Amino acid sequence: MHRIKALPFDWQFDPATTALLVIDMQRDFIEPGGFGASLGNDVSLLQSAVPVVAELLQIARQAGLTVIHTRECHRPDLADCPSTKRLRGDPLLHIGDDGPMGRILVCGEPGADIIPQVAPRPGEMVIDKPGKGAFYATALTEMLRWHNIRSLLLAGVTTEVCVQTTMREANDRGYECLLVEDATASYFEEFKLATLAMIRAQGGIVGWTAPLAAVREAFGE
Ligand code: C5J
Repeated sequence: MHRIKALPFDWQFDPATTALLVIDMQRDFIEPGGFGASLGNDVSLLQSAVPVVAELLQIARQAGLTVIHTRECHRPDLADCPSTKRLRGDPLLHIGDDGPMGRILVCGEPGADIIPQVAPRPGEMVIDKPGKGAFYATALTEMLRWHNIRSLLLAGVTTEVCVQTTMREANDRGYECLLVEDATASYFEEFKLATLAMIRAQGGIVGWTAPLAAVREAFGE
């Protein structure tokens, strides 16, 4: 077993049954002209997580962990995008509209791509998901079972939306989860801090959090 100095207490995990799950590091959220920007957000606020996720990926790959990436995106006919999502807010562009990086949040469009700095390597799994949680309407459960995964290291954007939703879904399904604090970011710093606090409150009611430095140390890097 490996041990990470985490909050609310040390996290123990077996690398053979642990996966790194990287949530939605897509151009649509991180670059100007995509979904995040269309909702009026300052997308530059997500940049801080990019080099941290890149190093986390490097550590995980070197340690032989299973690596899974997710992309939030919809079918071109938008059959999987309910009006509760498409019509929410007052965006400049709605999901499915033509934008500078292709159709907003549609699978296969340039905006739905994962940014090059943290791009998947051949052999790594990539899951397209229509919801906030990565378990909803995807084969993630089956993929984790197939690879005998029991624990998840989480990273990605945005902290309080798709990352937190996925972590809660995973916790309900019996996975031990640790969110890497500096490998996640939000358009709202206060929401990120609140999410980290509520995850580890009450004895780790959703799971654990730790900075990349603690992960690095646990892997002897
Ligand atoms: C959002 C996400 N923020 N990946 N999606 O709508 O967190």
